[in-house]
Amino acid sequence: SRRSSINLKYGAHRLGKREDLDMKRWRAYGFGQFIHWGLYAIPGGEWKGKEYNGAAEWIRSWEGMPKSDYDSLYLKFNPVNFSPDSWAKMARKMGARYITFTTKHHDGFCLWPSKFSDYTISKTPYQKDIVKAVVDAYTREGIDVILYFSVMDWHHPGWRYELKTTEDSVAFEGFKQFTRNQLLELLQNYPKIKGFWFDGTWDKSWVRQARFADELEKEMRKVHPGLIIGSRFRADENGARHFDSNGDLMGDYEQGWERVLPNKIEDVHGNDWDAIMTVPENQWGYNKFWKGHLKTAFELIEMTAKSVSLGGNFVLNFGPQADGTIRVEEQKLAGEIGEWMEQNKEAIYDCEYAGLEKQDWGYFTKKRGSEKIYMIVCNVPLSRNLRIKLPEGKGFKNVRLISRPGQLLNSEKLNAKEYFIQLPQMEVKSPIVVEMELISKQ
Ligand code: FHN
Repeated sequence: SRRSSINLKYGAHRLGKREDLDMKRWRAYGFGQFIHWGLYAIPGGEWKGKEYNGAAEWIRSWEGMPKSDYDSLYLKFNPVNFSPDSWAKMARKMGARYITFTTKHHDGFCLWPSKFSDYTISKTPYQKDIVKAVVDAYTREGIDVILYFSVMDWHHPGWRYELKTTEDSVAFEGFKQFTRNQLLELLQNYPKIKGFWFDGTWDKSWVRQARFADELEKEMRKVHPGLIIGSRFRADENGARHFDSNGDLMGDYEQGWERVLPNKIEDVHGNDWDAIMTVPENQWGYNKFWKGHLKTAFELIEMTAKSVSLGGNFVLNFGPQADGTIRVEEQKLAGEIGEWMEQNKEAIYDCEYAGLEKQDWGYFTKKRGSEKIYMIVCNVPLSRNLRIKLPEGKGFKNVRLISRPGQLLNSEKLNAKEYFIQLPQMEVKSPIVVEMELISKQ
């Protein structure tokens, strides 16, 4: 809902959701994978025996690692064990339907052989185009690819955090052209991609580029119809990000849910959105010292269920090691999530907000365009009675566990709108899913 109606040239260009096929496909994903991979995987959170306490992919900003050391890492980047097919197969088995992959993080190092930079994969001992390998392998597995791109670039001489002098502005003009060139290059090189996931767009310098960013976004959409771009790319002429000065979403979906999920449907304002999540509290690139609470498969499945129940997609991050392999902890999580997905994906894929009042046992999802409702039960009540409250005039039939389709579950009517569904005695190791069909009562 609009908070005001200021006349904006570079604000939102559309109100409400995109309803074309590409966006419908995106909306139906339910679950995705994020991969942060780059030179930062070599130090993995440690340099010369000292541990960096920040996020591993930010190690270049730490005084414990000389910039010249970081900037020479590319000479050692040689992921001889990188197998894009095994990554993509692992992602498919995990149940991911899209991947967001870092082409260039804040350090400016390009995982594709960009013509516009001397700081790319082709200058490493490995040489081969990693972005192409990822796009091709995932596409082969039926997983859609979105490319992550950091606008902020610590390597480019024209990058500025703020434009204070004429010299800054001149340098930044060069940087803007470079950014445009790289984005058009990515679209040209990898036409199969579905969208861009922008990052590093918060600095004063970029926030002032409303016109440039708006024109560039239009240009990208023109050369790649259907391209999906979230709310993190551009600011309006007043510097408002994600939501313009009128409170309207800029871009195709809300991109602000990072390591945090909405709690109720009102939090998402009727927009499309996805939430991106790390396994530890905040590590995206490979960090050899994973510390603190590490999320379990159960928790991540619960977050996926919660996201879909509120109309969003959930995206789990992986940080591969410098040799190209995926650490065993992540492989194990992917395996456990995949096992659950294999059995219960019907409750996640092509599902949406069910419009039913949330109950303490977990989350409702609804198959798009149908009357099929799923109850993803994360907290089994001691009584085994699952409360549901239906809108006036609605009833249900065919209540069963997804895992035991042959056995209908008992239910008890509490009053005109509320019922208990009774779960059988069973061992519960991961969220269980009950399916049912909503019917209209005569
Ligand atoms: O600074 C980055 C961070 O390293 C990571 O890439 C995340 C992923 O969304 N984005 C930035 C912080 O918002």
